[in-house]
Amino acid sequence: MKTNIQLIQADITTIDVDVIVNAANSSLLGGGGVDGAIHYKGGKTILDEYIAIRNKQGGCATGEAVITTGSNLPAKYVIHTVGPVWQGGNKNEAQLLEDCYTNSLRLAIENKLSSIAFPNISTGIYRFPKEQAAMIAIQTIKNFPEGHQFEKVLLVCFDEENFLIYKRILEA
Ligand code: AR6
Repeated sequence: MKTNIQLIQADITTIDVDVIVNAANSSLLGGGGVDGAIHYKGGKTILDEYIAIRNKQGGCATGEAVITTGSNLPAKYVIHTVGPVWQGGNKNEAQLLEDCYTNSLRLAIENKLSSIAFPNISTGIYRFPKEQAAMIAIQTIKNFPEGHQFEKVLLVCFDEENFLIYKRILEA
């Protein structure tokens, strides 16, 4: 069975799925962009769980992922993954971005979550080229071996530029 991948243009904090993914930073202290929106709408419980994770394991390395409650969000959980900062392409950025998607999907399966929504990790403040990031996201999700266990994988684009790139790649 193929993974059911769906594309929408939306604010990920409004999406009602088992888990939404956050494009976080390694300090796990919150930030701007989608991270800021998730913490603002999710409420303080997410930050409290961040602090517990920081106390246990430090922060979260680039390419890795951790999970918290969704608290006040429609989503039950949030997986926070740290995308690579684009530094020209020779600093393992592509592999690290792939790791973000793989590790988030793994963590969702470990927690028995079957619907997941991803933002376009690293394509905002971290400046990863959008076209390449979209190719990596789609390929990694399609190639994820246990992908058929997901009822739905939602690709959530906030900006129209990303939405049109994803649409073109998915339709090709
Ligand atoms: N819903 C869905 N997507 C969104 C939303 C939203 N509400 N808001 C922005 N995006 P960014 P990064 C899109 O900058 O590049 C934070 O400060 C946005 O259009 O949020 O991984 C963290 O703490 C873009 O396509 O994340 C880190 O320090 C995508 O989300 C740093 O930014 C990612 O943009 C991470 O940078």
